[in-house]
Amino acid sequence: KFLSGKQVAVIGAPFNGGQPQAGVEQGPLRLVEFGLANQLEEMGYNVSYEPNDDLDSLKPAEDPVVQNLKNPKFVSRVTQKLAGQIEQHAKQGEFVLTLGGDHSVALATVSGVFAAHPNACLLWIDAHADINTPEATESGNVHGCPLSFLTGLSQGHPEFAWVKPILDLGRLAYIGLRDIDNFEKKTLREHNIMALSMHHVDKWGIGKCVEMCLDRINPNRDLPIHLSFDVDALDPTVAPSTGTPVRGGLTFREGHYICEALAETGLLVAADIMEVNPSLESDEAVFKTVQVGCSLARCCLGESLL
Ligand code: 6HN
Ligand code: MN
Ligand code: MN
Ligand code: MN
Repeated sequence: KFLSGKQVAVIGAPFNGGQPQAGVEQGPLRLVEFGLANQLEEMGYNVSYEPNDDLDSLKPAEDPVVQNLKNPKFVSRVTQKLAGQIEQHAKQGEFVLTLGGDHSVALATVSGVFAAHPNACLLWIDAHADINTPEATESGNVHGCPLSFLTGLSQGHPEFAWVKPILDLGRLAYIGLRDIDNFEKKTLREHNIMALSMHHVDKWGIGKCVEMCLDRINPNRDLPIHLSFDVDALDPTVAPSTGTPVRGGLTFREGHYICEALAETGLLVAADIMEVNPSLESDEAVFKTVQVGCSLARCCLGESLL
């Protein structure tokens, strides 16, 4: 009911500046080459594709660390540009599917989607919490920080002044967590954020976990939902080609279940498939990772609903 038709805007975000490993910028192209756009068309969608393969033109000549963050200017310029593009598509009632790229790109997706759907809620599927502040980050990599800016926990970084704190902490829920920095743990606890780790998935099962998250962030099932799916939430045997793999992750089915259950609500307005890095691990590993990225995206758009 928040979307106007069967229009999907696929936004390529070929960007690696939020972390140190090259290759993740090839993620979008590989997912599209695998046939994702065609697959969505076969499902009855009208698909537009913005490859954004000119992002390098936004790379500044110099980009020194500011308040511990690496490449702050480049990350900020790229994500601000993508945010505007995403906002436009979302405001036209299109489903926005963003293909990463590293997870710093969520600065763009969440900013853009929430500008169009201000009362939306966000489900963050990840091994990591990505809520470090510039003061707290141990790595200086912005892909570990987007949620602190989006929720207003980080304020006053000169490069990220454009990022508005549009996300209420009560509208954020996590599934899949298993590698969280101490500051992040403290933050999740202090703000009573709905954070389900792999322990909870084992204990309650994925069905109950999704339901518990929605009960918290979307209790009447009447708000738009944005899904941000970092493929490192999946077990490395399922999605090996990613920059920060952590053992003990979601199974193939658990990952798909999340996407299916959200599609089933009829409330999903946007999805991000992030951190696919086709330059890591074997050809077979890359194939698996790209294939699972595509099938997660299709499930978000209802592929497996009867
Ligand atoms: N991701 N917590 C670590 C950091 O560098 O801040 C890891 C972040 C990983 C981010 O996977 O999107
Ligand atoms: Mn456009
Ligand atoms: Mn992430
Ligand atoms: Mn992660």
